Amino acid sequence: MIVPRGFSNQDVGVFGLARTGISAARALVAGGATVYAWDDGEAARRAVRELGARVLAMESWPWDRLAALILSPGVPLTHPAPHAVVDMAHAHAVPVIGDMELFAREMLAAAAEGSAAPVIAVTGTNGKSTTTALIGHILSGCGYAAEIGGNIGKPVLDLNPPGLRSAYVLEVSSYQIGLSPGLKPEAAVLTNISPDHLDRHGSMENYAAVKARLLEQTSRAGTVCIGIDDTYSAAIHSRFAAQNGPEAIPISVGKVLGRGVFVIDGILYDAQASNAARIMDLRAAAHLPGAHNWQNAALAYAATRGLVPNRQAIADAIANFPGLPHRIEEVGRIGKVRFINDSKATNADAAERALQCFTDVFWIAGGRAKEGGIESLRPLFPRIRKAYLIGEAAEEFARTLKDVPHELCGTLAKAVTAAAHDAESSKAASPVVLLSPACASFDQFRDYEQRGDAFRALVQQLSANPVREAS
Ligand code: UMA
Repeated sequence: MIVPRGFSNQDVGVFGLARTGISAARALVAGGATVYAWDDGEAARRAVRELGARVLAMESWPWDRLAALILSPGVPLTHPAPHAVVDMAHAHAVPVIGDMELFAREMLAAAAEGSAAPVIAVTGTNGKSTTTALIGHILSGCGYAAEIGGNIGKPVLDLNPPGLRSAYVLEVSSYQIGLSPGLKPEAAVLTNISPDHLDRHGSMENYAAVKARLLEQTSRAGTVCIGIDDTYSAAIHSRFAAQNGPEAIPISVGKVLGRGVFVIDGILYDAQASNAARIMDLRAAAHLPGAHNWQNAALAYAATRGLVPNRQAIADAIANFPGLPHRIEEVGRIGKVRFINDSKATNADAAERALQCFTDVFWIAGGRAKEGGIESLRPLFPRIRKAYLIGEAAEEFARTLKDVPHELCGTLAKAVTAAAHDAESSKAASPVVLLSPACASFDQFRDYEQRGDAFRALVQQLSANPVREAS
């Protein structure tokens, strides 16, 4: 645990009591703060009684004495409207910050005491988690004690304090950036920007501006690595390249760059210092399939170059990256059929990335639909041998798929059995049963992880008894 010592003997409010709030409350109590905690949900409040925090309705907090409000990233700060607790904090001039701000302040204190550790922060709309995990994997493989946390799932204060060869790799969401003005990483990565979370940022311009803020906060002696293949990120790169701040490294998949890091036909090139040097063939990285993953790999390469001088060591680590669960993850093979868990694909954009990786797809999709449905996937429909539709979106998707063979399965279990059977008996040489739902999971599962775990378990059952299940 990283203990924030800056609030010792002070009163602090913690609002939102899930992963972030519990972690922050625990760490603040350990640092000697008096913590007032609250959550709109009763179950969450009940769960934190043993933390040593005072669980008290926010209206009853000693607002005049509070040194800070630690807000969970999921609680609205500005849009669609500030949560009532934020209004109360503003009314009493109490600073509103997040757990990453506590981390950043503690890192400053640690650096002043001689135990500085580099921080690499990763943001962007898509690819954040894979890029974060890959950077951590590269650093671990190259002698660092890499601590990986943030939006990827492990609250930042739950990481180990800095020690010998520590390096922090943080996935930072737009919500977290808004709550961490003091986070000044040595390297920042912007993967890409496309519309997302607009309800929480008001407009695309605000969303892009928040993402850019993390780069603006980056140490002037540091590096910002920017995927320049979308217009918002390209504009941000141009701005950084023109100013006298951190070194701006452009990253592209598909464009040859005079200076920067780029990928052409799966080959990663480094043209940062001189002529482009061929680094590796990314098609050999089994767990980084598809152009979107090549972008993640190129970003991770650029972000780690400052810490790892040996290019071959980075390439070796990229090649043996084991991948992340629920993201184009192979969870089994029965006969000629591969089973791919891409439960993290909760929107059409993400499902598009998975569909692009395979031909002869037996596609399991559906759940709680997002705006726009799957219309944008139409150019990829020729890859779909048949679709197996589940959850609330099934009928809407069936209308869009009217010229593609499809079946309304209702449940994931029925879909897996039917898809496995059809894939095995098809003429395709390498058929794939792909769960890439293009939908949220909440109609049938707690979250995408539970949905992916259920898929994995169904594949394992099928693999143990293929004849009975498939008949
Ligand atoms: N709550 C209220 N009132 C509200 C809203 C929420 O009381 O108006 C309470 C809920 O009852 C709940 C708690 O706040 O008890 C939830 O807080 P939270 O949503 O911030 O959830 P955490 O478990 O703390 O998880 C957060 C991140 N969640 C979000 O940003 C929504 C996690 O990212 C992150 O892994 C975790 O901190 C650790 O850093 C998840 C996510 O979905 C993966 N992120 C978004 C994304 O990737 O698209 C940004």
